Amino acid sequence: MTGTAADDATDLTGLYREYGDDRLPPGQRETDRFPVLSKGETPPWDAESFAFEVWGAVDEPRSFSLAEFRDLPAVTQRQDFHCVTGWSKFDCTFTGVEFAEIAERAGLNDDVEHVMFHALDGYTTNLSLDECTEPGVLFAHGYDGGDLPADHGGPIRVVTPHKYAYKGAKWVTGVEFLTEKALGYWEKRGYSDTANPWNEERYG
Ligand SMILES: Nc1nc2c(c(=O)[nH]1)N[C@H]1C(S)=C(S)[C@@H](COP(=O)(O)O)O[C@H]1N2
Ligand SMILES: [Mo]
Repeated sequence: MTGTAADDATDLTGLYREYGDDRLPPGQRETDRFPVLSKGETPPWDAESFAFEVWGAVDEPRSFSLAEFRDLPAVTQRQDFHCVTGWSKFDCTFTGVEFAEIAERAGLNDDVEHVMFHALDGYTTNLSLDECTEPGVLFAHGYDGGDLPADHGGPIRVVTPHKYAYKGAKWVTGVEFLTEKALGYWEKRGYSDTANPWNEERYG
């Protein structure tokens, strides 16, 4: 063994400089724990039948088994995590597939503008295509050198270090490419669609 996941990680914790002066966004407090926050229970899933799908305005819809997904080229990054309810966890080490890696494999139609993420618990969340191609947007399947724990969205979750964490779907089963904007679960219920933590874009 040579080093841990954290040693090998690309450091993205300086990403805040693009958005604000302070690493801790306004109105947030730092926690060492990694709290679990979900709208309901952690859903069950089966490693054999789990599928990750890519559809919508694409040249070729794709479906990956969990084994296939875990074999895709992956990166390990250290990034910060900001929950809209007021806690931030610094230095999370996530391993996963970059958004662009998935988009390339499906081939996007020229008129794709927007993306909807779908999850096992019925959760959805949306981002513009531009927001998805920012550094740090990963389909994460690893955390801290191991598999991503189920409570934190395993087998696969999205992470969005430049946004409040509700923009990162846990238990993500698919990504849908759209030619027009649509709103996800919390965005429809009054959470900010832009969700920039340094501007405190909490509620729409
Ligand atoms: N599928 C799904 N993803 C979700 C949620 C959810 O309820 N369901 N909650 C969101 C919210 S509000 C936050 S803060 C983070 C929490 O991630 P954590 O439980 O790993 O801390 O997941 C986000 N992704
Ligand atoms: Mo949250």
